[in-house]
Amino acid sequence: MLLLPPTFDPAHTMIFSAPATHFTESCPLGNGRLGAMVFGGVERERVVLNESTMWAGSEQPADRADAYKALPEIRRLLLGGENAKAQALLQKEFVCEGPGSGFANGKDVPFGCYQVFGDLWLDFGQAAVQNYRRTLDLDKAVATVEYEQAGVRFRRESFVSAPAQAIVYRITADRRGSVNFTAGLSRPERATVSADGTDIVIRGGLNSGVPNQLGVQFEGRLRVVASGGKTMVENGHLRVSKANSVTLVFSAGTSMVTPDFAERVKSHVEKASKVSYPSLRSAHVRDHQSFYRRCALTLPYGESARRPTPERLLAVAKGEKDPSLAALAFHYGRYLLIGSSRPDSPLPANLQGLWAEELLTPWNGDFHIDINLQMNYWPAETTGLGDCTRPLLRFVQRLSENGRKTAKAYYNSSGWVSHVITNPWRFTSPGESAEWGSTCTSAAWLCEHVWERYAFSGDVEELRDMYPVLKGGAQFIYDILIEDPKRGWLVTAPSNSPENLYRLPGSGPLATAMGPTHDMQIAREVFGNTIAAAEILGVDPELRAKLSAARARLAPHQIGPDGRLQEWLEPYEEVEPQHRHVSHLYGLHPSNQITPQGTPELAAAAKKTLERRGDGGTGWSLAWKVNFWARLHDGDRAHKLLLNFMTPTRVNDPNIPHQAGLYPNLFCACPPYQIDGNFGVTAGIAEILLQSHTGKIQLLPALPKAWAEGGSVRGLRARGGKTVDITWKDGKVVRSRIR
Ligand code: FUC
Repeated sequence: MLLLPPTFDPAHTMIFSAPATHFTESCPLGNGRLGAMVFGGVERERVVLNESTMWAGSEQPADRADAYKALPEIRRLLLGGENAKAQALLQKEFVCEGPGSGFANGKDVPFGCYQVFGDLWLDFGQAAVQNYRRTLDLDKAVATVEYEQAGVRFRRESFVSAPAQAIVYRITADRRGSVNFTAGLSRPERATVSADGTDIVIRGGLNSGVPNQLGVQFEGRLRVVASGGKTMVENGHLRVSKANSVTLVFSAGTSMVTPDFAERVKSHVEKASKVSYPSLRSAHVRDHQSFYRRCALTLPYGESARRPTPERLLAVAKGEKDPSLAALAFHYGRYLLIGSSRPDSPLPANLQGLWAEELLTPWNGDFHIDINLQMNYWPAETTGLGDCTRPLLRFVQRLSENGRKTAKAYYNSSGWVSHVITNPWRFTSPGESAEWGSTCTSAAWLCEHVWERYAFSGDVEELRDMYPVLKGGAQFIYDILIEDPKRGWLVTAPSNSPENLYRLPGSGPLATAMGPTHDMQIAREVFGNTIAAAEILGVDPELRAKLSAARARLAPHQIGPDGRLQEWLEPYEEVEPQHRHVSHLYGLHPSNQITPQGTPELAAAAKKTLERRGDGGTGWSLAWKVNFWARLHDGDRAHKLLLNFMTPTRVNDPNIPHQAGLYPNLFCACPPYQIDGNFGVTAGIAEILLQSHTGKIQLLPALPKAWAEGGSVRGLRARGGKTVDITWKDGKVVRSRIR
């Protein structure tokens, strides 16, 4: 029997009846730069430590200076329908110089990868325990572990404080002198651990990927503040005996953006260790809630709502009705965004936010920009965390500087380009394979976030600051347009429909094409947004005219012979009809070019496309489909996809397959763990409840029957700086407020 905490709220709390046996069962904490994954072990506690700038690799010239010389020939082949030959030439001349991402194995090449900072280990010694429980309170951003041992009740609390820039771990017991343990730090490679006075320090340097060139240097410092008992330093460990209570303070930093990182780390630890625990905690909770409490969703609780979170997931998968599990998933996406991307974070949230236990994080833990990084920020504006996109905007600004060089090298064009993958080293070259690596619309897609920021906030100064980025995104697309001789339309070339393949008679699977629908939608959007921004700022009248003339000539949406929205310029046969990417529905979501009222035929074609794509896919793909169906105003189908998204998945349970869905700690499984789905589903739930992309505010545009009974949401945001609260009953709005 699990004893519930006194103020347990199943929409804002995760609860577990046992310690984590895997990363995907542990509890994430983060302050936008530092992260921790708390396992809650009784005999041995493991806390995975993360710092978002813990990146191997370094800036590298990866562009091929003369690549643009192959462009006319590539285009000639495409115009002549010789797509296979065009792709072969792309592979020869139009990929990056050098090993690129190392085919997602970037650890020892310049591309680099995101890596674990290290582990904090606390050894408590063996003994039987009773009444174990651990929780993660999303409202406070505090993880707890509680149990009884030989009649003593122990409680451990941890959080990652933004004000203190420290990971704080507190241990108390209800009998004096009961706290005994040994603390140590470790890292699987490239680190040394030593004592510095009464602190333990871990330091080292990562591989830059270039011989004889220093990579990112890092340092972490651990201090124990004990009340009572004795604390000793022994062989690089801290041993605490018979204390009444203990607060562990850890901070970390790297040289990536902070040359004096070691001094800063020390000063964070010094300062935090002088503050009383209650003050540290209350400053942290106040700070976290200033973001978290801006928005909240209430849905009815089911019977299993008060069960441990992994059991709750299983119960819902078996058909139990527990709408509040979706509220928990909604709040969790916001929680994770606050934890991995604060306004002042050095980097945006990566493929795992900032939580990783490996030296080689899957897909390098990088920034994939043909859907994944963008999806990370989908919930930001609509759920009141618009300021958390600042790290993304700064990142895009820096990226665009390098992207201008890449645009020249490959396309001899103005503006800026990026392709499928990037890193903090501003990698903008194509990937190492033409098949997936030459998508060239990611920069313009990133520009969507520049405009949306303005659409929600109305902040003209921010728009002015970001305008060169937006304009550069449009200029690049403008420059790479060529005329399709058949119809006189303007199309991008060379390009592809992100990661998807088609077949031509007599050829193997192909990616390279002209004017895929996705590109045309992106072009329409980035031109439109640039024109609007230029008007607001009163600049660039010639560019406005040029873009609007080109916009009118872009290849339009086409409905294929089978009634689906066509993915490519020609009705090619796709190799994998249920492919995870649904890039050609970009116009439905996140863009607003296809709507049930405004373009009913296109909406019907989009629906057919989704029917054929099916209700499966990777975690992030399921999350995107929640958004699509919400935009089509089909709440029940959106809800079905939401349930598919919440499919229980396990890494280490032979009875539950490792598949797309949610791990016990509700991390999204691509698989493996990838955070984009967590963010995408939060955005999808917001779309179910409120839409403003058509210029009008729509309340409950896609409310599923399963939630009709009643519920409420407060603090959703609509374009034009509006904040919206809605209460509904029996499927109807009973109260709403727009501020
Ligand atoms: C894209 C997706 C994959 C994965 C990777 C990180 O390439 O197609 O499914 O999510 O990003």
